[in-house]
Amino acid sequence: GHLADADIGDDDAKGDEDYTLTEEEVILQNAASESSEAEQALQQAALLLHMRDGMGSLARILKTIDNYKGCVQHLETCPSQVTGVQFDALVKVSMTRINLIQLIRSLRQSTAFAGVNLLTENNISSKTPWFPRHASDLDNCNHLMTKYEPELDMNHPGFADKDYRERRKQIAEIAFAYKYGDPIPSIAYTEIENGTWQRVFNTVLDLMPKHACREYKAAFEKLQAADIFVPHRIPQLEDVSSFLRKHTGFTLRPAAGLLTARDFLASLAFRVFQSTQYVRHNNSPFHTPEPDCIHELLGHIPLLADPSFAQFSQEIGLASLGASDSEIEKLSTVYWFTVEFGLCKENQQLKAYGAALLSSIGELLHALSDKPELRPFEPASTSVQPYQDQEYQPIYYVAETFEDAKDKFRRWVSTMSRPFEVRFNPHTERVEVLDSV
Ligand code: HBI
Ligand code: NLE
Ligand code: FE
Repeated sequence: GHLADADIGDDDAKGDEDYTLTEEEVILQNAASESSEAEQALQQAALLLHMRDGMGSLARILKTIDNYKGCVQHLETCPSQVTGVQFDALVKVSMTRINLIQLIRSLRQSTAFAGVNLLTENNISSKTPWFPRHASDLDNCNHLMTKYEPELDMNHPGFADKDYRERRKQIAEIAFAYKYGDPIPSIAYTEIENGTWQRVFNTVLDLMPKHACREYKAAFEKLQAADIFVPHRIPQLEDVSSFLRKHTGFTLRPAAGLLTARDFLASLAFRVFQSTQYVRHNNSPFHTPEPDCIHELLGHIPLLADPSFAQFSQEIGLASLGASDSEIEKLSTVYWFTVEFGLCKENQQLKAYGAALLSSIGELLHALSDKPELRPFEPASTSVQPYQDQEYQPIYYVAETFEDAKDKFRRWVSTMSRPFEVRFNPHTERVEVLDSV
């Protein structure tokens, strides 16, 4: 790799040929080659090194860890009992998976060490792959999908609009720079952006009384009463985040765009919603395939303030932690047909609770017309229904109630094959992992 130049001195390097991987490292390497997300995610590991020489070798260890952008979290040494070894050093590091592999390889090549062992730490095993354990780990869960972007997609209304693309970049920078615990920076929205919001906001006001579910309407009123939802200006995410925290403990963090399903779902496990902060192009106020802050605010926020719905959202997130790629695909399909496009019943009448329906008048009216096919929500079949994300949906799923959807979802999730259990500790914002084997 490109870090090879920074390796410790070659003077005493052993040849590559006598280097073999231990079982732990094979697992580590397999996991890394499976997914570049896993490669780039930070994780902890413990290394046990047998130092042939005196403490001078410590400097070499630290320098090498630094070369691979690792962070030392713990270091201890003790005199060794083994002949030919003066000291043993135990080092706990935090670094990306891919750099960890390179680090071990590099240390192994030095004759200063009689042995370099990777001790199995919490995150390194085939049984529990890396996933965020604490809300602050979500700083690593911001990988974007490149789909329908103004820079790249000719069909995007912003493709030919240089100012719009510039604005998008500027707002994306805020999300890239954001770290856990930071207040979400305010955006000075332009007149055009506030105007787009106002057009959508007013149509939602018109259609909501008849077509939105009761939980949505109740929370919407609270957002109006708190002066967060007003027609003439786009709400700031920081204000919305404090509002949600008070109601359900959900908080927001800014996202630069459409995230990978794995990263997006993982945040829900911590009651964190990754929210975009840019505004759709003013040429397409009533439907856009990509999430924007109008979609997040008018679609998602009211229901995230509802305790039962918040619980459902978190459970989808918890189910996604450490799930296989095919399970992630199923979970995101369930998410798609419930949280984004769900319909439910109220006194025999069809109501919308899906965020992408509530933020798009175009699609809301389509969903409630006689054009699409409606099916009852059943996680087993819903989770494998293919869908497209550019046009209106041809199929929608109808839940009896949130409670019923949650019940069915729980029963279905329990059939998934994860060899461990997770539970969220709200006091520490940490996910605790319970091995079941
Ligand atoms: N990313 N920022 C963002 N917002 C979403 O609503 C979103 C996402 N990534 C994936 C996704 N939604 C869903 O399509 C599911 O795959 C989870
Ligand atoms: N189609 C939705 C809207 O126009 O508000 C956004 C969908 C985001 C997944
Ligand atoms: Fe959404």
